[in-house]
Amino acid sequence: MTTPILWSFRRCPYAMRARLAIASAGVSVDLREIVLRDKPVAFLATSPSGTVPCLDRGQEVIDESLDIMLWALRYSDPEGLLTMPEAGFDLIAEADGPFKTALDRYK
Ligand SMILES: N[C@@H](CCC(=O)N[C@@H](CS)C(=O)NCC(=O)O)C(=O)O
Repeated sequence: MTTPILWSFRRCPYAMRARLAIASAGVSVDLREIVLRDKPVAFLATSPSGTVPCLDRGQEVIDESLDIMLWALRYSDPEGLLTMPEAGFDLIAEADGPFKTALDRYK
């Protein structure tokens, strides 16, 4: 298996949570830090949304931070981060959905 490429931006909170899950899982990735105002052509050719984080696994592209976290932690979860009641996943959905929308409107 070739090493997956993680397109990332240092200060992006979504990229941070993807990097944290990958680090917790102990998965090796080829980290490509980009600058959002000057996105590389290779990144734009990979990411359907043009947003970071984006994981290129060769045969598959994972373009959502939560999906990258789940991919990494389902591979290996030594800290038991996925071991939580269903309410934990509901809370993530609420934070990513209605809370984020309200936060954006407030800003
Ligand atoms: N739904 C995406 C959101 C990612 C996102 O919005 N990332 C921002 C940076 S924090 C981005 O790449 N924005 C594109 C841009 O600013 O051009 C995820 O969770 O992965």
